[in-house]
Amino acid sequence: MLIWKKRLNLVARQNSTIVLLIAAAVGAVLFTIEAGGLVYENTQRLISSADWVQHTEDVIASLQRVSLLNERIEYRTRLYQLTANEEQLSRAKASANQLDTTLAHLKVLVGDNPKQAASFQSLVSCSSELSNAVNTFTPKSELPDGVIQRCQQAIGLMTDQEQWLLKDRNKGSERNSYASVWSELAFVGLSLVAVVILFSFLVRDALLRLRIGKETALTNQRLARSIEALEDRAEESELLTSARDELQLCVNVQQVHRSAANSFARLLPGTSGALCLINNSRQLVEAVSSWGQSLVDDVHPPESCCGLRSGQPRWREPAVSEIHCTHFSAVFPERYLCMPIVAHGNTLGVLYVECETEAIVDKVKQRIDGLRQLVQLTGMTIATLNLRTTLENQSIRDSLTGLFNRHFMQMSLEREIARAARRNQILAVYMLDLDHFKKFNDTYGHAAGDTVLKAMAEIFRYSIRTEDFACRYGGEEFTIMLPDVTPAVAYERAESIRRAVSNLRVPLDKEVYGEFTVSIGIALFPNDGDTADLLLRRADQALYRAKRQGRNQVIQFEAISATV
Ligand code: GH3
Ligand code: MG
Ligand code: MG
Repeated sequence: MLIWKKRLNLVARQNSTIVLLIAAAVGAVLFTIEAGGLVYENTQRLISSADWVQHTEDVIASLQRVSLLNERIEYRTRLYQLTANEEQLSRAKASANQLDTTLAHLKVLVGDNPKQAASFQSLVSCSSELSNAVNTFTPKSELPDGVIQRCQQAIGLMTDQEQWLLKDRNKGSERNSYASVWSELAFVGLSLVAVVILFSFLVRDALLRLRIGKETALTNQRLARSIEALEDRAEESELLTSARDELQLCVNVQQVHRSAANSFARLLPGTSGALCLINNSRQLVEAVSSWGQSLVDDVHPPESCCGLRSGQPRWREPAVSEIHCTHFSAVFPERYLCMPIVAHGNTLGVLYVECETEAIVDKVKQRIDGLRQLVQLTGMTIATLNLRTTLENQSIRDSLTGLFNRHFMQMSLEREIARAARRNQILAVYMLDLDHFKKFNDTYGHAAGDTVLKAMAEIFRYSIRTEDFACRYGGEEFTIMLPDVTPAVAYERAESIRRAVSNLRVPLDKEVYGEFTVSIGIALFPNDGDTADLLLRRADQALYRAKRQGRNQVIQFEAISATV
């Protein structure tokens, strides 16, 4: 939302800048036209002023020439009077002719000025009088001094007027020059101001663009980061879902160990680690599964882990914590995490995660919530499976000896009979009863009797194969089922059990008890019976025979039936 707002602002700012630039360009064109017009007008005015000044100066020059010619006429004529030199008179006449020409020129020059035109008329009349006088002059003629004087007066008057005009026009020209200079300076100033304003706008715009560019880059970076984080979250959530699904498929803790290690490796790429669980005695922690190149010891005491001791997840990193856990035999890694695994308030073990670099530590920290969830889930799954195993054991096993109970035996016997029938195999059923056990109990007490019963169970357990079943039938009576045997093997196995019992020594309260014996009756499927009840009954009959024949012996039902 914020990003879009910023983008809209940016577009608005860019539009206003474009409008400003167009306005500035139009203004600059108008301004230049106006400035050009002004300069043109000023120049025209200056040219006109200069023309008028030149005109006045021309008039003055003409007047001076008229004055000079008048003086020349007077001077040559006087010389002629004194010397009677005809040459002087002809020169005076030539000057008079030149005076006519000059006056004609002056007439054109002063034609635009009515005041000067009037003075000019008087100058023309006196000048023509003087020319006439010179042209008709004889040695005896008198020089017309009055005419000469009038001429000089007219010239003086006109010259004064022109001088005044010259001054006035010079002033006007000066004014025009100043006005032109000032107006042009004003335009230059205005241009400078406009340039400064435009430049400041452009600089502001450039700075604005720079800032927006930086902001956009930052926003893009933030966007890229949040997209990356979102993708990472999605991947993490996907990994957690598949890890949960995998854990739910596990039917025993070994599968949980393996599946959890795989899930941790996928969730925390680049790491090594191990799933370590506290054993039943709570004296040792065992690395039950691992991933990568884990440096943690396979077996170590719980106190060796700082995370387990504190009951809290603990990071060991340089410059953060210098204290090392001691569950490493040789090399101590630099960066690792120990996260206790707790389920139903019970600490089951610790997850150990090792990171080679700072970057991997950061990555793990980013996924710490997911990791916590997975550790919790793993702990819960292990606890649930342990509880299920305990409950299953409780329902199918005898609590004193740990052997299967009678109920389980009966169910299993029916199943094994069916299987043996399907496979055409022989199934042996033993019925075992300790000899004179009542006497032992009465002599040494019930607790001692229980210890002996447990020791017997242990003998049965290690004397049979994994596919055989040893069960406590009740009291000091036991049943053993052996699928897929021959009669000879069945007898031999029973014999070895009997021998093992007779060799049994049970240490208890500084005493060692011995001389135990057991009587064993054997019935075989299918020869001795094809149902569970019948087989048990037949085995019991054989046992009864063994008792009757003196105990501490193995009797096969087959042998009895032959003698019956
Ligand atoms: P035999 O079988 O050789 O004829 O003599 P016996 O003394 O063993 O006779 P019997 O089988 O009738 O006696 C069973 C005795 O086993 C009775 C009881 O004192 C003892 N017993 C049965 N169940 C338990 C038990 O759970 N714990 C202990 N300590 N003793 C038991
Ligand atoms: Mg008995
Ligand atoms: Mg007995």
